[in-house]
Amino acid sequence: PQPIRLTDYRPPAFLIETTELVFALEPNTTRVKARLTIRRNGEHAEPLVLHGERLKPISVAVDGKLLADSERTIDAEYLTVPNLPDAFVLETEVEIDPEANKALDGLYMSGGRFCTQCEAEGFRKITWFADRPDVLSRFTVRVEADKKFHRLLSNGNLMESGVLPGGRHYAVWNDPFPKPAYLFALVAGELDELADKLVTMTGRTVDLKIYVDPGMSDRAAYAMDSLKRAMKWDEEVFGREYDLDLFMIVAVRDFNFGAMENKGLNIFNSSLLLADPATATDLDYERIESVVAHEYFHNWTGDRITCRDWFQLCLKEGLTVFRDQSFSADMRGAAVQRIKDVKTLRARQFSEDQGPLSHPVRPGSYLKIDNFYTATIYEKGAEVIRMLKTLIGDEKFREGMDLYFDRWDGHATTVEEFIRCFADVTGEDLTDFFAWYEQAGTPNVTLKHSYDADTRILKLDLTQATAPTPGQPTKRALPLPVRIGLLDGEGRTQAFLRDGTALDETVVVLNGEATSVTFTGVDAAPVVSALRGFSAPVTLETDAQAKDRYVQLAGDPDLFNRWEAGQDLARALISSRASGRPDEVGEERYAEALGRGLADQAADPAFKALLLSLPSEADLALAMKPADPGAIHEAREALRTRLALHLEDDLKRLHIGLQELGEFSPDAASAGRRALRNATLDLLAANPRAEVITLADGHYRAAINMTDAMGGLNALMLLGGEAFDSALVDFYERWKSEPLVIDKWFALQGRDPSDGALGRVMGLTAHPAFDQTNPNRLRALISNFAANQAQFHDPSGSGYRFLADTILAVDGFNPMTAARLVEPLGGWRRYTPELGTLMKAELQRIAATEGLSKNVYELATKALA
Ligand code: BAL
Ligand code: ZN
Repeated sequence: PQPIRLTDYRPPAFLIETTELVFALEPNTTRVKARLTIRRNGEHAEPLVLHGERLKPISVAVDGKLLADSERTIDAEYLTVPNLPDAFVLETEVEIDPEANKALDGLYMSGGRFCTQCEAEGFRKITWFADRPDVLSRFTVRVEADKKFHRLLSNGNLMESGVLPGGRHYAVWNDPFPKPAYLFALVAGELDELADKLVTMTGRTVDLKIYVDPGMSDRAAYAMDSLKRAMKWDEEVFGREYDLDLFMIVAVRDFNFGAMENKGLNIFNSSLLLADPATATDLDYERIESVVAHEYFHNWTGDRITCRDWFQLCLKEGLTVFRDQSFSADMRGAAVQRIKDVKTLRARQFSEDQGPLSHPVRPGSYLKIDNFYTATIYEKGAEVIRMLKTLIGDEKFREGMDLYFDRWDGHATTVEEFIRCFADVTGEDLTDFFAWYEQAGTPNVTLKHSYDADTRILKLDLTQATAPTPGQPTKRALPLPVRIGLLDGEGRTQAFLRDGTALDETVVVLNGEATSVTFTGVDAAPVVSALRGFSAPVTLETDAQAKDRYVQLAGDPDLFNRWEAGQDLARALISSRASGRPDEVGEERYAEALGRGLADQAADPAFKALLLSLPSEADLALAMKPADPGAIHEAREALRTRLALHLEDDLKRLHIGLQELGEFSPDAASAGRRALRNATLDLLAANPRAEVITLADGHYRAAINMTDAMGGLNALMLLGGEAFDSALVDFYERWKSEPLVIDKWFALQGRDPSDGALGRVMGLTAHPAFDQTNPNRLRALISNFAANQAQFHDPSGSGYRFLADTILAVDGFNPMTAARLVEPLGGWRRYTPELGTLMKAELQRIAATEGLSKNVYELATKALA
């Protein structure tokens, strides 16, 4: 297959001004009529070429005249009509089979309901259309169905509804805002409604409706609350008001994405919408809040201003992630949120960047755009916006955003035009900054300091370098904001002078391969607290000693760096163990420092929970070259055991002291206390004894919310044995009628680090509740197993073989989801040669398979290149 390239972009040959659709819904034989008013775009004589896949043609007419077969061409991907006037009406009718659609793009059925997913290229599986984001059209949609499909929903405002003969009914929807086809949505089925209202900043009342499975509307209350907070926040922080009179969200169980921002009718994976204390964890609540906000924020950054082409995906995704991260920081505390966001970035994006699938935030080519809904586009895309804000300041950032909204409202645009708005409001040349969008890879920054006590001058030398990535052998230096503060030996903030100005903190811009900066008036030998708040998405190497890290861990006022100091110390200790040279003195010192951190009455429990958790095995594998997951697992567990021994009394005291007595509340402070209590249990479980098993079992059985139930079950899993087996049975029996909870049961077993995990996971694929056509269930078991470093990387290669078999099986019916499973094999070059060879062999087997989808083919071949 031929790649699609950014440089080949051409404006659309035809524009579709209005789109009228009529759906006669039937599970296997849905008829879709389309009436498109089309205009030639510019002077040319090209034929009309519309996308269309998996469509059974019924008819094609131009200006009321049916076309003969010889007057148009239909193949597996396109409808082509030559010799057209400059303006005309195209009417088509097709038949589709939603029930047979297990790829879950286009129109499909989930839980007996019709629903759609059109981003990126699903609309072409519904009807013939110019299925590209720069063709914006005004949609009117008539939906007809049997009355058992009680709700008939689409985008925009409800214009009309009524009954039809034969037990059928209909609804007509009109969306006044022109939109590309990827934002089209339709839902039909039996759904309960949770309704509310919001008065906007200009006094308009907007109806808010969330549609869920019958009997589940109570579980949508938190999503509704999140939505209202997000709507108000967007008014206050970005000046953005909602535009339609109605905003709807629908939850569906079978969904390839997490959620989708269709105009006025967001569709959500039910795992990111439904919550109550008994069935959802605090992490679920947190994610619901952030994803509800994310999809809502897309109304301006994505829907009203969309992408010119799919290469610009980060224009809406990176920006909207930045917006949802900022919202979550305001809701839940900036430092804890930042730490969590950076953990995600490192776990997902840094690993992507170190492997063959590394790509720029704005890629230059693709086979299937579905493969580019990546951590680089989303998370690194958000980091780039964050850096821009750091570099130009809050006020200019808001001015630039306002200009962007004014200038581009109602249009499809590019990243260049987005950045141009900030260049225009600042008067700065942001050409160098733009390279962040075009260059792949994670820069490595080094910082060395030299201090002269006599002159009280501190000199900092910074350098940057980025390793080659596929297709980009040489790299340029990028403008990098490095936020810096100084501490003295006691951990107190030290003021300093930069260019004569007294400061507690400053941003040094590393704007080339190397730069030096001098601070004066530095009274005492400083501990340099660099890259505060993780001010740039880089790896940082400094000349700091362990003693400096301890100073930071004890009291760096920048909480990100306080946490990071602990992570750095832990990384060094684990790496010493993994290389056979345990630093037992260092481990004791680390345990004592953690103990002091836990005792700090001023610190937020959520922060302490993060302090207690060691860097993940995946994170550690990134730093070890070549990575040996077995050795990492053992070394990390050994450190955990030492910490558990050393801190046992503190951990037990906290575990008792944090026991929840009042009613459950999902707020951040309560969630933080639960997180800390569960973190103490998790660490205690590293030292398996009968007493700890009893504690974990008691924790599990006394749990009155899902966070604690999962905390207890997780600890029992780490401890293993009969107590775990019996809790697993108990959990399943209690929750077997709750799919979202049973997903957690599968996920936990996928993560089980004990020997024999693969056998158990394979056994679970035959469990009656396992269903590989449901992406949530599939990912719960398979993606968690592939992230289970100790077991997936079993030296026999059986974990790799199992994953490859699963990818091939799933590719037969859902290529998008199958392709998302390829990534764990993609990093094969980073592992020991023995493991790497086995991983590579599985990728080769996948790539050589006949009839592979473009999705899996693209990722498997890129991973091998
Ligand atoms: N646009 C796809 C889902 C999301 O990022 O919101
Ligand atoms: Zn998004």
